Amino acid sequence: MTTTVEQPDVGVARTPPSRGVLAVAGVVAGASGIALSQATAWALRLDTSPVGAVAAVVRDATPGRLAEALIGLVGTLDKPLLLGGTVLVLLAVIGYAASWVRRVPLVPDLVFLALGGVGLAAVMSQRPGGVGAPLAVLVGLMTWVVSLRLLTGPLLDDRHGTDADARRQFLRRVGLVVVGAAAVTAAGRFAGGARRQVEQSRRLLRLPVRAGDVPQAADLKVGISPWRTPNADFYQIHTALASPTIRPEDWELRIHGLVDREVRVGYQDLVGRELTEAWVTLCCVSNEVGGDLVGNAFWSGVPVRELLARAGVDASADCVLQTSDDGWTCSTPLEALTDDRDALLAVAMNGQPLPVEHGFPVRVVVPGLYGYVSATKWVVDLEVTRFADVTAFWTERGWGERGPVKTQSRIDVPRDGESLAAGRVALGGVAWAQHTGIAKVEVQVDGGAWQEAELGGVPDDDTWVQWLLRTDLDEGDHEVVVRATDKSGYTQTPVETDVVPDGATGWDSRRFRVG
Ligand SMILES: Nc1nc2c(c(=O)[nH]1)N[C@H]1C(S)=C(S)[C@@H](COP(=O)(O)O)O[C@H]1N2
Ligand SMILES: [Mo]
Repeated sequence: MTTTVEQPDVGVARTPPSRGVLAVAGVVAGASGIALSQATAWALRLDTSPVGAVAAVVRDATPGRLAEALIGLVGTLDKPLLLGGTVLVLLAVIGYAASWVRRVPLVPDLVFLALGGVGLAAVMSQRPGGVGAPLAVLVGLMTWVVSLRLLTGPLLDDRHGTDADARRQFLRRVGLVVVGAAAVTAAGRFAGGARRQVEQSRRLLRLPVRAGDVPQAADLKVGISPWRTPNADFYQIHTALASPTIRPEDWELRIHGLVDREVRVGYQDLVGRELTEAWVTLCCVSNEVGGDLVGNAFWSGVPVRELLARAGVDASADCVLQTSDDGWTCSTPLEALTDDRDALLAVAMNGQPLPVEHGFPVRVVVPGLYGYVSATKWVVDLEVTRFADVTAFWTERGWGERGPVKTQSRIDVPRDGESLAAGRVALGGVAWAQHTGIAKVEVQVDGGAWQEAELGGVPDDDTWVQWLLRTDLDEGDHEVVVRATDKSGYTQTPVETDVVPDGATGWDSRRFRVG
């Protein structure tokens, strides 16, 4: 291959950089990318960093005998060696790729992309869900691409003056990248440290709470989602990228606005009161028909109405503007917080102090309202006010002001695409109409008559209820549709509407095969 090198209009003729120097640039860029992705993982307190996930995949893919032999060789050093080895391999690959940048400029970027893909696949295989881990991969990838350009710029671009000038520029930029990456990594570690501290104080808490007994016959045991949603499986929705980390001793709630006297409550004050316990099903307005942004838990806390009574609410108020530690807001109808329902400042979920992701140390839970107008996590401020005078995070973005939960039902079994044996089959799922109650659930098979399903036991109207219909089905393709009727007499409409602005409507249906 022959190439003609054209002299640029500006600048001085320069010696092209050696592949070795370019490889050094690659190693520095590679190391900063790894450091920044690690810092992101720490700051977001992820379970694994991208490099850790890749190392875990390597470990799992190592044949057992070989792994044993290696562990026999290196003993307890296996983990640091595995991580260190992964980093070294990464740096070697990136260094080598960078050494090509002058001759084939696309090589490093393509290698970065491929490695980013490997990292993404690794983090997804470790723990599905959540944008944190993919984000950490993306941060690393961007750092690679940007810092390699930054570092090799002076070496490749003649406008940086003489060889000596270019070398000086290069070294200055190496210093810049190294110091920058170190600073961000330190910051990430620091942010992660706050999280570790809060996890520790949470673990040491001993609250006077119970886990609650699941009522008799609540679980119909045919593969429907468990009536009690375990904390680890409970859906999570929040706008904060990293959950706020608040130590209980630092938490304070301020109640003010249209009240006789401002009230401030601390954590000890709250958990020292008599706690109310309630099963409440929480759901998200963004839940599509058939979706899984809904869960049921046993909550322990203090009724909001008790604290509002202490403050003395003005007769002109109709709304409480709630604010969380991370600045998220929601406006809640006052009457839902003052009537006799179990609207709680919750401190525990299924007998455990609230998980950090679910609002530790204190959140609000209100039966009958979607989360976006009521269920403030990390709550720190309640302002008694009027709807006419305020807006909140989601209502400013076009979502409905009041947010009462819409009556819904969902099919859990059979699962999508499942094939069943001919004969008696179980059709089942859940239905909810919090604070109204489910009166009946009906099922339609293959366009036939609506058949009433059996309902599971529930303590009151604030939770979802399981439903079950056993029916005989022949071989072939089938379709099942479900609809619920609540205790106000309303039957779910078949009209399908979007989740915006105030919750989806429509019937859930499922196609499946028998035989
Ligand atoms: N601080 C804060 N609280 C919040 C939110 C939020 O974004 N930030 N989202 C709300 C929404 S939209 C829902 S559906 C519920 C979800 O609660 P969960 O994550 O415990 O399931 O929290 C609510 N509380
Ligand atoms: Mo939500």
